[in-house]
Amino acid sequence: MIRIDFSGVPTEGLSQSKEIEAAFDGFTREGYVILDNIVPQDTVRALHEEFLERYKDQIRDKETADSLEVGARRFMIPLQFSGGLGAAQVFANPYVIALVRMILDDEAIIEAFGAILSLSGAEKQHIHHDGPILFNSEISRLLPAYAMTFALPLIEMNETTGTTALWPGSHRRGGHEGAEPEQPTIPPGSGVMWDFRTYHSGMANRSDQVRPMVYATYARRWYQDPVNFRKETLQRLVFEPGFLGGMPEDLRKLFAHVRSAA
Ligand SMILES: O=C(O)CCC(=O)C(=O)O
Repeated sequence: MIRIDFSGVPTEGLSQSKEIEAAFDGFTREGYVILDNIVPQDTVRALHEEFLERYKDQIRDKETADSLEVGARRFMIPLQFSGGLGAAQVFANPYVIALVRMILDDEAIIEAFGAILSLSGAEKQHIHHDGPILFNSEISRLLPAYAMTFALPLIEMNETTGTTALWPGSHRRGGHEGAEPEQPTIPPGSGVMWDFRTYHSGMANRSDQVRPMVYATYARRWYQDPVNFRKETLQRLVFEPGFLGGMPEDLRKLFAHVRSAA
């Protein structure tokens, strides 16, 4: 399993660190990487509480104008860039951004930001990849990544709450048949990142609580997810007024595709 521990790794000079290097190698080879200890556990507990309070109306088994059903009892919703959930530590976590910029490039953007809720009793999700094969051509599998999903679970993802199963190497092979997935336990404070081409599937939630996972799609500047946002009312990015204006230059680059950020 590709799993790198970031506890105690200084955020300065990260792009030169052996941990980022190892995460980059693993991601490139296997199409995913688990990033342990990138956010303090107490912070994730506070984010969980905030989520349950702010998004309580969306924790229900019904697709609405601003949600998308992505499996039985499983929904994707946008999260607003505000409060703790919209803090830089979440959407621009230094370890994640160092890796994103190494895998994509320095101009990488946040293409979408939200949460996947797997409700109590959610069934195993269909096996899928997040984006298409570029140019509808096998050559796409040889190319570097064009987009990736980063997920930060707000409770431990395990056999009971249901983790995200990942098929190593499937971004290059282009299939998952006959291969066993990794089914990592991911504790609060750790995250997982996968290539848009990597096959994966949310596992059943056998617990009695909702399993929320914050997600961000990072992409090359020219890419726009053509799969998950067909529904016009579903927003990719939701800002509170003034959010982009007050942002340091280096982080604002992540929103360079947003007209008001130009
Ligand atoms: O719920 C999960 O663990 C994964 C969700 C997912 O991959 C998706 O909805 O695209």
